[in-house]
Amino acid sequence: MPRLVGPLILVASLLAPLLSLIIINAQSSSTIHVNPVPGLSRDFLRGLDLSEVSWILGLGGKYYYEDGREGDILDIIADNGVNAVRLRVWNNPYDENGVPYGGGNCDLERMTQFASKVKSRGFKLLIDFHYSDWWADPSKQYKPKAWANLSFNELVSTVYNWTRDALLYMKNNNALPDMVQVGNEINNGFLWPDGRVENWTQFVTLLKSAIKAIRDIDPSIKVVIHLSGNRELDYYVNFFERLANDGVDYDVIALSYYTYWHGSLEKLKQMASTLTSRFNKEIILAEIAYPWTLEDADGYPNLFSSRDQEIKGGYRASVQGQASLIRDIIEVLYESAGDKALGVFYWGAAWIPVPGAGWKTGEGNPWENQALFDFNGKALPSLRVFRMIYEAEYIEVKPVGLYNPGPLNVTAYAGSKPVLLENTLVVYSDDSIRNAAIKWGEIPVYESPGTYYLNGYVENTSIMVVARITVLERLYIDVGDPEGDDKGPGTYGYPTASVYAPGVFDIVRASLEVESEDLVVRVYFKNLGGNPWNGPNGFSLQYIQVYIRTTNPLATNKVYRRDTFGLNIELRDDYAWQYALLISPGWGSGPLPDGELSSLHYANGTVLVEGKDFKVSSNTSDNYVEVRTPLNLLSDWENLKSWKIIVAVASWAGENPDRIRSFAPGGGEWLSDPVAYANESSKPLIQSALLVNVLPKMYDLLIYSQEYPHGLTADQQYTWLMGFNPSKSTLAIIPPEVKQIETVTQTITTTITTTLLSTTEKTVSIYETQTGYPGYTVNTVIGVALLSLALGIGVGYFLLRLQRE
Ligand SMILES: [Ca+2]
Ligand SMILES: [Ca+2]
Ligand SMILES: [Ca+2]
Repeated sequence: MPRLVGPLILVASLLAPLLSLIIINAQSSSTIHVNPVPGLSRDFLRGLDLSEVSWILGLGGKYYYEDGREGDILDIIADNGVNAVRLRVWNNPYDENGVPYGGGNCDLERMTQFASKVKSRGFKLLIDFHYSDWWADPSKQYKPKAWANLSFNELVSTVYNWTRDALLYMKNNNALPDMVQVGNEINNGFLWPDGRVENWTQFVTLLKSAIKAIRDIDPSIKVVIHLSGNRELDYYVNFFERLANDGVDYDVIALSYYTYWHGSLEKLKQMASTLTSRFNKEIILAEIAYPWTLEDADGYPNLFSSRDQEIKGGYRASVQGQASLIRDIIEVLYESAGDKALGVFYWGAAWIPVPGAGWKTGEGNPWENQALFDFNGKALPSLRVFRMIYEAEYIEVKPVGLYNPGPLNVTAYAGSKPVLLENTLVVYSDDSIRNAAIKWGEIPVYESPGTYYLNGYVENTSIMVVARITVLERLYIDVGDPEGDDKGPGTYGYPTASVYAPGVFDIVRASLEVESEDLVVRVYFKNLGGNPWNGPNGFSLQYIQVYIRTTNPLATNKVYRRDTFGLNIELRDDYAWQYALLISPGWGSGPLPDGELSSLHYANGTVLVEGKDFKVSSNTSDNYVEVRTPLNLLSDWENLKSWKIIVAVASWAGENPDRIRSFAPGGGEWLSDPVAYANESSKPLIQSALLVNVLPKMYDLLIYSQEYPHGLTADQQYTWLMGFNPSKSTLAIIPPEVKQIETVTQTITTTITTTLLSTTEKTVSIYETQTGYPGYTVNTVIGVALLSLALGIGVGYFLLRLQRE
């Protein structure tokens, strides 16, 4: 045998470089790096919650060092820099037949036994009394079964006695904790219903009773108040303010802080710095965790399982991401609370998937991907973070790539600048996921539909971002209006002042178009008339109103309006508006109609004002007024072509309550003339309409809808606007109801008798009592058709009878 030694050494020396190569490779696949946290005290508690471990070991579960050697879990974690352990205690986690509830079955005896080992190895110990037989958190704080029937006073003394006895038992077993939390995540109180926060005085009485027991056993034990980090800062300030006002005696504020549920590290920074300074208390994070994988080992769904959670959590679900989260949360706590930052405890740190060790008896493990051990119980490299925060060398964290490497899909309309994302998620070398700005350079306007690619870069990096831009046909409505119909119902004349040049109230065209992020409305005039009084929006004479009915009833929560802002017309039910744009020259302040600035009204009452929410401008050479409204203020713009639009123009008179220039027969320098073009026979009608205030107050009207895709003729406009009735005091309805009956009757064969026509009118009048949708044309057609059918059958039967006889 000795003779073999020489050749063996030779072989070994030959193999050595190869072996070292293999070792390097094995390490590189599991290499993590975290930067040190400068200044962090060696006393900072680097804790793990090991509440399940005793039960897992009893079921045959085993733990291993990172190199694969089996070991005692307490040795393994100590080796990696862990110096504290947290254990929860449930009063009686067994049902009436003695069957354990599961989740580690953390009764006092089991936890004390494990805690004495913890203490004997020199770890600091945090005990988490739930004051419940099983899981307690903000959503459930059930009293122990044995305490269910106690009176409140009995409950107060029982809490004292139980706490004292539990700590005495631990003390006698060399397991006296260094810190004790009274309850677990007691945002909503504990020991329900008595100790709900709604019963604040009772809640505080119960808290004080438990605290007194802790102080009586050993005043050096730190008393901890533990809340879940799910709320905002104000909530915690208020909670601890009330505790302070009521003289609750405690030492440490504890939070659970899971970034993927509770928010950013920035939020934690605010909370830790404010709470510790304001209340002069120490702070711990009693629960933190992060996954090292999105995989599931036991078929029982994990609580963290999606990419969305990864984005909210701020790190990749990877061993590196897990280590970085732990490192960064320690840094944030230390930087925001300084010496008052006592430490962190990692929850479910060793909850590996062992059959029988589910969250509940008979159920599986929702947390194995967040342990610091792999599915077989081997320590993950991330466990080393607790040592590395003191020992590692500093390496700059750099962006390494896009979180979503594929192209960004963007839709744009031809002729309109594409709107590209300004930020994207970038993965850094520590597996953190952060938002970073994109530099796109020049963004072109694509004139024809198609697919285009555009490159950009993550700011200050060479990481390329690609946008795939799908350019669609222009999305717009463009409808004309006759020239020379600026006479309202055919009889109106302009005021005589010279500023009212011919055509200033003659709408010739209107368009609505989606351009980049705006809906752009343009109303064109024969002649805008310049800007004689220097209106801030570039025009002075016109007051334009645009009424919009979308195809989405929810755009204004199913609220519609048939009335207008002083135009003295009523919109037909199926044209009742959801959005109204009131467009003025722009003097004065406050939104129209109470103020004088252009405004966007929603039928449900919301009012937005120009400048702040949208922009009004004009083009005096092309004679149009333009309104640019951000698409995010509107709904249903994708269906623009199916909208119904009514545009009207009146003469602006800011001094009038309705901002519309008044009418008087004969007109005047500053008065509109309602009878300038009227024949003698129609003058009395107009005069009486003026008297009872049902005369339409506009010079020109334009319409667009599927029903009127090419607008309306001058004659139609005149007929429609003459639809008022002074004797009934009714306004003209736009478009008119009567027109609908004509349309319907035209679609039916000419053989319809007068009897049937009256039936049609009845059908329409029934419709008038309804609200909502234009479906009546079809209904009427069907009704009439059925009646025709019935008549036909009747006549046929009659003829048949005649023939037989
Ligand atoms: Ca699982
Ligand atoms: Ca016109
Ligand atoms: Ca017109």
